[in-house]
Amino acid sequence: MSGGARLSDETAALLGRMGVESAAFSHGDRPVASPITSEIVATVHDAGEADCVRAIEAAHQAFLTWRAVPAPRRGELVRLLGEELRAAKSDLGLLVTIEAGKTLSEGLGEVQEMIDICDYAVGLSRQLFGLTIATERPDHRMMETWHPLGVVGVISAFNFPVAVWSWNAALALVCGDAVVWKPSEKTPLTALAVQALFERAARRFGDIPTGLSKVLIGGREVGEALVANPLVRLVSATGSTAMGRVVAPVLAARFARALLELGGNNAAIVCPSADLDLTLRGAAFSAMGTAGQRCTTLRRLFVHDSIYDALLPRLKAAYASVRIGDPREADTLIGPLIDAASHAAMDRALTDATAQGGRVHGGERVAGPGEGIYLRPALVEMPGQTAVVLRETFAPILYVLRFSSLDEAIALNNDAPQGLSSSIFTNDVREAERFCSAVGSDCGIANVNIGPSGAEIGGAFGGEKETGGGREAGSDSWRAYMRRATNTVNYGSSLPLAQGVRFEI
Ligand code: UN1
Repeated sequence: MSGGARLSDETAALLGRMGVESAAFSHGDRPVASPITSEIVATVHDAGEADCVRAIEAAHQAFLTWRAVPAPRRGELVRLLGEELRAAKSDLGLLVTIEAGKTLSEGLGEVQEMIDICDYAVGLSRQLFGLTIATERPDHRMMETWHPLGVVGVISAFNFPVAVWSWNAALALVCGDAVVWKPSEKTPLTALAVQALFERAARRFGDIPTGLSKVLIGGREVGEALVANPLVRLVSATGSTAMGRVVAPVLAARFARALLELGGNNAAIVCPSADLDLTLRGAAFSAMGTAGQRCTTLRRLFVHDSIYDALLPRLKAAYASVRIGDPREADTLIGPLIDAASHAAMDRALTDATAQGGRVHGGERVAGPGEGIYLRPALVEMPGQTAVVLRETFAPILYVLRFSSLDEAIALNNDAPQGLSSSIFTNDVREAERFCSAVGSDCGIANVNIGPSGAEIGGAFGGEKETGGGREAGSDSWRAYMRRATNTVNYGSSLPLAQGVRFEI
């Protein structure tokens, strides 16, 4: 397999081609490991406290100019960014694979998701609209206008190291905001590459305020600086529920907006009428894809008693034979776990599951290149929804449980403290509609006959309860990045008061 020098050389070549200067990734104090082999492929500089303040202040200054640029013109910048991403898709996709360990197909898919949101945001830049509302007063007009908000902070996680930034940044930029980004400390290289591509687009755009989009590499202190700074009006944070519990109160205390996309413990319900071929593929992709490291990963599978014995052997066979290995190789479906901590969390969960009556299939370490952590995904038959099943473990573990009525399965689905994504496999329209109804799944995403992961950007993305309630990407998510003003205009010559109130002077 590839030796040490080759992976870091390849990384340097990719970064160089995307316009990142070598000083940015060869002389710092923070080592960056590739999960493919665990070797150090680069070193980066952490931003200090003063760098954070400077970047946020520069972003605020940029915002003051940018907010007055017409939105369709702002869209032009995002259109150019989309072009740069198209041109760099294969390089950036491979860099995502090297840094986050996801398969090349998924790395490229992630860049495609960035391109898609850019396209969406360009159209949106001509569709930022408010309502006009009927008023009770004669010769008056009432309407809503939407204005740029300010500096938007983006905190993103390792598993979608670039797409999550783009869901926020593409929208924020057309909405007239400036963006300061703190990527995961595990994936700074892809962030540097994206920043370089943004700067290319900015140069082509021409007259752009400096500081409009900045990246701050570093650990927890950088996130804290972003969350605490009063110039940052919105923080969009993706990561664990534990992180959200730290971020949310700080934002609340200074009345800033929080857009939180936190943990998920996503389930699928398999009903008696389900198409089992389709269910098998949907469950396999959602549970094992990205080595179980998506926030939308399928973690709980509820199978109706009547089909349990038909589905389970097929699922076990898929788990036993799935191709695990170097994520750069075309036929690999499962790459490495991100790091040793994630391996330890997986081991702990499997030990707990066994103690709680579970029967574990898989979960063992398999050979891979270098010191990368490669594991066979685990399928765990559970006697009930015990504590370990209700805990999100960010690793490829699928708990399988039986159920006997749809109401019971919906209750199991909704018992999780998180509420991100969910799905049902059924050919019965009543069951499908019930699952999507007010008394069905309580999640932000409820799918029918597809798994819970792999959403496209046109819909609003996010979830309820411990998932944090935020919505990113499509639908009307853009509104989170703008401030709303209600305007009442009197074009008459008298002053009627609302609610019949009299005040004659
Ligand atoms: C995440 O894991 O943080 O729906 C986001 C999906 C992807 C996004 C996942 N489009 O699986």
